[in-house]
Amino acid sequence: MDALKEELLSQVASAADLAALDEIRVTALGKKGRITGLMKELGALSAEEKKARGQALNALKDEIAAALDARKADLAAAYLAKKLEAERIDVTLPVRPQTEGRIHPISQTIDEIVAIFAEMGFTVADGPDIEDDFHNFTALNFPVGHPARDMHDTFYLPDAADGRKMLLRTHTSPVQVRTMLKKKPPIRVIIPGRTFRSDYDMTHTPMFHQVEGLVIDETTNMGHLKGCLIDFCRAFFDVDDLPLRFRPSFFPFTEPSAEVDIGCSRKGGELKLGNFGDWLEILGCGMVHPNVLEACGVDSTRYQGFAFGMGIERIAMLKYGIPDLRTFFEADLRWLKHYGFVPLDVPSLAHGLTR
Ligand code: 2NL
Repeated sequence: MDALKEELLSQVASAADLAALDEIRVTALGKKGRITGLMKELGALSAEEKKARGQALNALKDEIAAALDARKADLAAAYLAKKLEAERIDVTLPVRPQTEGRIHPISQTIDEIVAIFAEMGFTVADGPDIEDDFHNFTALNFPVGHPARDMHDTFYLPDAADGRKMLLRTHTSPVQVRTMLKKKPPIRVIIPGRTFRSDYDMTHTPMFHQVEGLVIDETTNMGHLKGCLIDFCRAFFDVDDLPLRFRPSFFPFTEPSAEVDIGCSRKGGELKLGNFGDWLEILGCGMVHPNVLEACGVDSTRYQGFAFGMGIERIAMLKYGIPDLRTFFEADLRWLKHYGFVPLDVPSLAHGLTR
């Protein structure tokens, strides 16, 4: 028994891993194990011998079991320590600065626009690219057969099962329609997103981006519209005294309507923004037409509002000196390296829109 004990203890001590240790446990204490085998032989002995040898065997069994447990705990701790060392991450290290990817100028511009309007208390809404005729046109005071519908170069899709005329939205306005139908005033939302028109040349791509804004409350007026857009343009283009000019215009969904120009100079073929006497058109806006409010379930005798819309590619090209619209959608990595933005430079008014 002493020899067996020494043999087993030395095996336990030199077991290389948990699997080897378990094998030793089975050969010693398992159903057909060596100690178990000795226990079975006790039946053939006299009562006295049985008692003495039984106690000794039990003590041996306990000692081996304790040695197995202790070695198991050591091996498990060593295994865990090795794993922790191998998978170690220093969470205090700075993030790798040499990131390869770039934020597309359209995404960057949208983030900047959102940062500015969020500061003014606007929330961001979105909606489907595939719309029906009601949300894209009818609710926006484009009567059926009105020529303004044709001017949108709409991509039409097969009719829906319930007969609705389906299309790719030609502006982001249907999202404002959905917002008014869903929420009670006061409303302050902006909607950046993709829009689609069947047009392709130097200055038009069949998919482009717009941001529209909508404010509705009981006393919202043209003064609020002007203040809001002046603050936005000065923040976005980072020119404190940037002049804005509101010119009368027409949109079916606003009355009165205006187009906004910002001050610029084109001297020497170079475009500069600021108070230089020349003007550049930048966005459209107006007071929401009462027909639109009513079509969207808003009581036009109690509420009024303003809305505006602008093309994101256009203002991105202006701000970042990108000369060709079509390059936005060519997925050219070299172009993206040149005009793209570093992912960690998130635009905010407090830290700077672009660093
Ligand atoms: C432009 C002009 C504009 C709007 C968009 C709007 C939306 C609703 C009601 C009233 Cl639901 N108006 N949007 C208003 C005026 C102008 O966009 O030149 N966009 C590129």
